[in-house]
Amino acid sequence: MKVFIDGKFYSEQNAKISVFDHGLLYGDGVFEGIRAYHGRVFKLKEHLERLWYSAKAIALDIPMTPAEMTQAVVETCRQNKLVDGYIRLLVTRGKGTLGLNPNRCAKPVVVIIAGKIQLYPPELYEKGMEIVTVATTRNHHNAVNPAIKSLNYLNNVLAKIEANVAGVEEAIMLNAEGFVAECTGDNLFILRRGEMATPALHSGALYGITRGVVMDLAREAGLPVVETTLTRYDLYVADECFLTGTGAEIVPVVKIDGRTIGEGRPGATTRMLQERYHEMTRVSGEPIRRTGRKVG
Ligand code: PXG
Repeated sequence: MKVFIDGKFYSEQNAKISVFDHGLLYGDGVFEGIRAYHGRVFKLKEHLERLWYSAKAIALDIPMTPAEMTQAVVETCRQNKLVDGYIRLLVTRGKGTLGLNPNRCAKPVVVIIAGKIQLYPPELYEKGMEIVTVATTRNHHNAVNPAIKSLNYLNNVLAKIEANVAGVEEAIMLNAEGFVAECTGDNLFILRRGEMATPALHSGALYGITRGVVMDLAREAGLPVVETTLTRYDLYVADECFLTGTGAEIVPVVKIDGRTIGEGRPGATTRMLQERYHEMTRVSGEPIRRTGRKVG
């Protein structure tokens, strides 16, 4: 594997950053998780847009232009002969001192890793997943705003530990007011009486790229879609429920906190959206093969 660090490619063994990097010392940085399908990088423009917004929100200047970053991502895929896989892109505050002041960091560090994605077990896509709500609350918008895809994911890791303890793959996080926000690495949707609903961004949902794609697909299929506030009750009485994410794609949910959702198996609308999503990933994205230019 070849890893991109600040304009150069390194072997896996030599891909190293300083222990004084504030990304490590303080989780001070931002990241994106992106998929490549059939030799194309899916929704790269949208991921880079979100990366720039995350960086802006933490007052971090990405030391490249979006065009240079596009080039770097595509070149990293090319160097790794990646056709289908997962791209982890991070920008840290860079090397600094042991104090947390970001002004002591000279230059942000850009890392791009192109590797394999570990998906949920395949049978979960067929049978549906069981999930639970957990006690760890989604970040408050006056702390690390949940819209920021920051390198400090400890809050979500804590929620994931609660899911592990409960013996399930994902956890539903509520916001400080008790409304449903999202899962630890996935957005959440329900269907009720022919209407699709998902927590609004102000409920603490990440502006998920897959969330946006699925909302567009649903509207194209004639389904009304609302972004709203949802309670646990709304989830329990839903006809269908599913999660969306770059890694997860679209995962049907069939049980929440021990309550069976709908018929207890993946619903017809969820299946329709899964099919349309797969069709879309087959044909769209930034081509990887096109370029061979130098980066950095
Ligand atoms: N909510 C949170 C908190 C996330 O971190 C999503 C929703 C889904 O957003 P996208 O844009 O992917 O549709 C995410 C994304 C991983 C991994 O390695 C996590 C994500 C994406 C890809 C890989 O666990 N989270």
